Amino acid sequence: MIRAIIFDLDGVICSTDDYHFEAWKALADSLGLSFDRKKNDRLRGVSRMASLEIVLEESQISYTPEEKQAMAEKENEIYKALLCNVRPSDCFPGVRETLQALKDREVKIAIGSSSKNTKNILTRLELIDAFDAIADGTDVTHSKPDPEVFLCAAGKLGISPSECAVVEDASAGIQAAKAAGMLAVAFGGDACTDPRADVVITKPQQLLDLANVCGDAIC
Ligand code: B16
Ligand code: MG
Repeated sequence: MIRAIIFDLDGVICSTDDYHFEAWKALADSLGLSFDRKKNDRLRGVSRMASLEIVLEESQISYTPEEKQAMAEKENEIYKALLCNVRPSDCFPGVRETLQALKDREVKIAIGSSSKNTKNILTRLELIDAFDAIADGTDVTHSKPDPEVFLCAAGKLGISPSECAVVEDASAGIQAAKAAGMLAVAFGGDACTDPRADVVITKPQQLLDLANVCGDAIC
């Protein structure tokens, strides 16, 4: 039986990937590297430093760890400035109602995000108090596809991994959910075409359809 749902943030609750695109594009431009939407899609769900390695793939220059750290910080400064634009209305349609309906059914809800900006984004969306637990990039040392962030969320909820479902837009997140022993629900992004996903949904409300089929909790 599923007693908890762990939501990815970027791509599931809201879309901040355009801001990541702008910030990484500015960094890539300053280094004379190409960066397009296709490459940006590969950054979904992976950590900031892993994202930087993808951005630097074509570079002929070998940068020191300190230089890479400075580049990641530069991207994050640009990204954080863009996050000032995030409004409560940027929450995807159906998300708020679905979160409340899951709570009403006594299904625990958590965030499992790779982002170190999670709490800032949730505050701007006015969702900071909506979740029973938040696990994010500040809690873990290994990013998705490692299962650490989802296991951390389950631990904070006090619910066993086998009783958790994860909602993800990134293939890396689907892989992480399966590695954690959880039900993997794909919602948008490249998660939808990942054969490792257990369920594909196109609207958040479909999480409730699953609940309705199985009674009070999702099974
Ligand atoms: P930050 P998610 C992820 O969020 C993003 O999808 C990914 O593009 C980003 O690199 C990662 O967070 C780290 O973000 O630079 O803010 O720490 O999809 O796991 O909610
Ligand atoms: Mg995501």
